Amino acid sequence: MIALDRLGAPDRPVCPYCYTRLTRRLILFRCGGRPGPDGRRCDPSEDAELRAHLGRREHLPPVFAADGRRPRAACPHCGASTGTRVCATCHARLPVNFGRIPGRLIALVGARESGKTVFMTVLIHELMHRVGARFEASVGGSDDHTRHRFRTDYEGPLYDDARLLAATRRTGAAREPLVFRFTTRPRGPWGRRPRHTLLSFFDTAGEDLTTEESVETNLRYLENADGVILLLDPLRMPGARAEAAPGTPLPPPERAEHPPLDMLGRVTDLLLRRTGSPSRPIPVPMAVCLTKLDVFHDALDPGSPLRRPQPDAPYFDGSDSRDVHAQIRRLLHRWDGGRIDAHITNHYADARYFGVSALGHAPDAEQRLRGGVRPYRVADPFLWMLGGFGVVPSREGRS
Ligand SMILES: Nc1nc2c(ncn2[C@@H]2O[C@H](COP(=O)(O)OP(=O)(O)OP(=O)(O)O)[C@@H](O)[C@H]2O)c(=O)[nH]1
Ligand SMILES: [Mg+2]
Ligand SMILES: [Zn+2]
Ligand SMILES: [Zn+2]
Repeated sequence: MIALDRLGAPDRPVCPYCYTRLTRRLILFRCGGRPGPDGRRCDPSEDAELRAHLGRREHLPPVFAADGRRPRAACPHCGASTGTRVCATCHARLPVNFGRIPGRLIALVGARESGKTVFMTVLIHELMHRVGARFEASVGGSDDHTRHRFRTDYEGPLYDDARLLAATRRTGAAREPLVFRFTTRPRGPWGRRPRHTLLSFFDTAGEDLTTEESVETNLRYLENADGVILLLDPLRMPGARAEAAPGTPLPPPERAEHPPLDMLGRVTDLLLRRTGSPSRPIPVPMAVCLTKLDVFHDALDPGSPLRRPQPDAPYFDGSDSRDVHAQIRRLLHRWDGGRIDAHITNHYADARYFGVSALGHAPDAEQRLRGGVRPYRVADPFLWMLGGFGVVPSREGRS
């Protein structure tokens, strides 16, 4: 599989926090802050890189350079030994076994209000529960920071308080992805051995996608992403608005020419740069998802694949996915006049269409979710990617 060889190459792993491609020499160590053999000790202070790149204001002992291929090094200031390896760019602590297990960086992009933050929260929750059980996988935060932030900023408000999350603020480079570890025990010639994959999710602020300049500065991480999930809100498409369930609050009609298409164009330009040749289609897997499908449930034909129960077998179901792809393509033509479909087909070598509903029903006028989160097909785009990377089994079925 091309993706695995090209992107999983452990000799040049990508930092899951700042998406810099690292060589072993770009791995630094952080002093543990405990007294060294002669009693000297390093004091914690604010780490400027951690703050500049990830917006974290922690006071920590200093970082220093040493042989990043080794698991431990001695601090040159105090002499104490440490096993904490950090990225040379952002100074985040690298996950255990970093560089020895493949990492998959998945970027979530979409215009404002397209549903990215809700989608990411529900996807991760589903991975930890239902999808985990379906694939006998375990999923957990890879660092304390991710565990804490996911719980208090994302999962808690939505699942415990049934509150929708505020718009993701644009904060320049100072935003941090959530990093998880996905572990399965596939059957192999030597029995069942644990296999880990690091997953890094970067939730873009829709605001960052509104101009070319801000795409340039805020989306550089896209150049090193292994897959892109692009969310499109059908309520922004002229033809779909009339088919939405009665009473659905509609976003104001767009003034500009065609904002979802403009946004997609900026993302494409960035990805084209990394392929190096404008005449080659972009190889990065691109999952294009229409969100908030619950609003269109009644407008869909009763035989539509988007009204089937979501797949729950322990493999990615390629045949069901192709049915959904064909249906979404028809909807894109009906709702949007086919311009998004034409753009995707012309630029991407490996694109697939999906339809999802993260919430399962619309929140009320106060943005509260009565009746809980009832997701539909939220994991499909993600499982399609993991199937392509060889991380979960996939069955193609008839073609
Ligand atoms: N009906 C329905 N509404 C949804 C769904 N997901 C999101 N929404 C609505 O869309 C709004 C925006 O969702 P967010 O996830 O915050 O959107 P975003 O793309 O992160 O927006 P920015 O952070 O501003 O870029 C939510 O407040 C909900 O009202 C869904 O599955 N169904
Ligand atoms: Mg958001
Ligand atoms: Zn980094
Ligand atoms: Zn020290």
